[in-house]
Amino acid sequence: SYKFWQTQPVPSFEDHRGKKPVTQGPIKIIKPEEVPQTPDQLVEGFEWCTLDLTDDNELRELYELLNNHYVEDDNAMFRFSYSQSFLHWALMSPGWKKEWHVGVRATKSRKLVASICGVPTELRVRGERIKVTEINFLCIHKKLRSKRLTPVLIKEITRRCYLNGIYQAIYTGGVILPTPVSSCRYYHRALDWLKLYEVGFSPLPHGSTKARQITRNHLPSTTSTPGLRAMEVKDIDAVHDLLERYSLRFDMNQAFTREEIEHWLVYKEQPGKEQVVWSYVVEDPETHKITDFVSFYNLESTVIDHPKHEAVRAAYLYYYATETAFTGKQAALKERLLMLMNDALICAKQAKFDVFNALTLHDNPLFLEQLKFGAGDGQLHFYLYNYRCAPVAGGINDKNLP
Ligand code: YNC
Ligand code: MG
Repeated sequence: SYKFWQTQPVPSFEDHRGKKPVTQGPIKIIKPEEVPQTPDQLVEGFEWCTLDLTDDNELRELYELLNNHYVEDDNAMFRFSYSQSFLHWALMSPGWKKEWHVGVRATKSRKLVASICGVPTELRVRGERIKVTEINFLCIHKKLRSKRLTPVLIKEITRRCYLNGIYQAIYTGGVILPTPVSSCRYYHRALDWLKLYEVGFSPLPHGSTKARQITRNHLPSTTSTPGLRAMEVKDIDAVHDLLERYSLRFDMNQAFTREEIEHWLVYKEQPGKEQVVWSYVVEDPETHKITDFVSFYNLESTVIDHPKHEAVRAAYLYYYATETAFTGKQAALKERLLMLMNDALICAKQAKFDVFNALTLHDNPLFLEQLKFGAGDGQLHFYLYNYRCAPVAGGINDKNLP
């Protein structure tokens, strides 16, 4: 098993289970002159392409491939439905490269049948900074499955990263591969319980009633944190500084530039583009300092073959930070997060989301249960390519969402 992965520069399961301390760093040193200048040949009838996502037609092609063939739950009831606005946001972040938007087309019909994409970013892992590609949207048309195309796609994007002088990558997945650096579980908080029940997402707990479930998940109509408001361009520096300090409390985190903060967190209304990210800051009413911020993004799921509902609108908790993390008092941090996250739930409810999802990373375990999030069956594993390090508790944030 793992015929492909055992040939790759990733730690083996044994490496992580071993008693020897892990020496952190690259697994394989890549010599630029040994990187092939041309891709491997694909099987007869298929050819490589580089997607131009600034072209709305090509963006739509990727959107359609993913909408029909991307990640589903184990029971094939829901499939991720990334909007074109989302793909634009996720794949054209600061420093993005067209060469890292890789596709496979059927030679005759020109149809896009597979994809694998990456964007550049910088990680900090226990004090070491590493330039990585964040790999996402690996997808193969359902009719081309189990033909070992995946290793070919991975080798091709690896080649294109190496050619650009990037020798490490980060990626996430619901499947177990050698070897997770961190693993999280998904939690879900119902905002529209009845709809989630009707689509088969939320069960009716034994001995409860629909009415009781609706009451249990009811939220106040207004937020309660004094000074909470939508994040604006003028908040970028304050949020950047706060997130930077907050992130350094964790073993693995992203080293954001100011430009990245703007790209990932500030929503700018554009005609014909749906909103992808919602960000809020808390401005202290007296000092006018930004003391907290919280954000979530929109990722719908198609409800497969349902007579009444087409899609579930899910908000995913994204980055957040709070000054209370630096008081050294766990109780103060917990209390603040309970209020901040309850407000995030209220904001998401107002924005017509059906469910609010969060992973068991960062400080999330402090508030999940109390705010009525329930454990889902989905896991998310984090992986590093060509980089060895000891397992990290509590992942990093990510938009890769199998
Ligand atoms: C997966 N998700 O184990 P072995 S996540 C990586 N990530 O290899 P075939 C995967 N590898 O075991 P199929 C994988 N899923 O023999 C399977 N594999 O060593 C491995 N689903 O290939 C698998 N998207 O082509 C096996 O499998 C080999 O036809 C089998 O295709 C798989 O984006 C897949 O879930 C997932 O579209 C493409 O099922 C297909 O079954 C599909 O015969 C729905 O493949 C969508 C879906 C995955 C979402 C994601 C992150 C991907 C990360 C890839 C690794 C990147 C490495 C870093 C590269 C850059 C390096 C630098 C610098
Ligand atoms: Mg295949």
